[in-house]
Amino acid sequence: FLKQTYSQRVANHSNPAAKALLETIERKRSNLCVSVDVTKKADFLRIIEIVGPYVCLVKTHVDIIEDFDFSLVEQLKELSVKHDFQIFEDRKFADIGNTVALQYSSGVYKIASWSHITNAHPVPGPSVITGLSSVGLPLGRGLLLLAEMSTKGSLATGSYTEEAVRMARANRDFVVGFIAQRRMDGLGLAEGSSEANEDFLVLTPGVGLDAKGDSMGQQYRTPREVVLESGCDVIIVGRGIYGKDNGANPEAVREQAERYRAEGWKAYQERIGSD
Ligand code: UP6
Repeated sequence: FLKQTYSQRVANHSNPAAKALLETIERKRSNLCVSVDVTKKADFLRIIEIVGPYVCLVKTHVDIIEDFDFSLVEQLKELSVKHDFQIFEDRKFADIGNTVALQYSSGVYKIASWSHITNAHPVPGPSVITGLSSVGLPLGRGLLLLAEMSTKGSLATGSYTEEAVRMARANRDFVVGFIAQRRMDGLGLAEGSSEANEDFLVLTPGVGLDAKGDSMGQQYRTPREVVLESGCDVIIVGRGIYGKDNGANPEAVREQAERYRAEGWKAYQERIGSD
């Protein structure tokens, strides 16, 4: 699937959130997801208003917003319609099935009611998928498993990553792909296995053009390394776009969003062999 276009790949997916993401990427010619990691509602909404036209997906950590109230979700949903992007709450669920189902459906954030895509650590085993899919599948939501991480010293490697792919393979109706640093298709399968003909979405954080990392173990690669060399589908960029000042300068944010969108799309076009 490395050489297929995003729109060709829609047919490889049955999950509505996966289809919608691929269609949005193609329609907007953007494989850029912006990660809006700021703690004030006003900054959050301002950044999304600026980057909206350039992204296929907005990634949130809704629990870091200090002045959160549910009207923010309504505003986020309106922006997602206005600018035509999908929403991904980066919740990284990691508990027993019953608990993650409650965390996903209930509490202050009611994530399943508004987030098209969310993610989970495979560490509890398949029950984390059972719990989340009991809530998300009837709503047409999709799940990504964290098969790898971008951080220095990550334990998500080797057989852990392979088991994550096996868990996804057994739950294709709800698990649409991975947070990972490279393609995962066919991982852990024998060469030529009939099952190897699988198309998982790979969304990749740890992307930056101007820095190699931060002081807390984050590691950055370029859109070209991620999309062209490692075959990933979506680049996830946070601070590379809104900097250290939470996007105080709107024109700088717009410029960076445009720059990352262009870099990500160029790398994809090179990958599929079109210009
Ligand atoms: N993220 C990673 N690495 C992972 C998984 N998730 O960085 O392996 C998330 C972080 C953050 C974003 O939680 O929201 O992606 C990266 O932000 P940055 O571009 O500002 O480093």
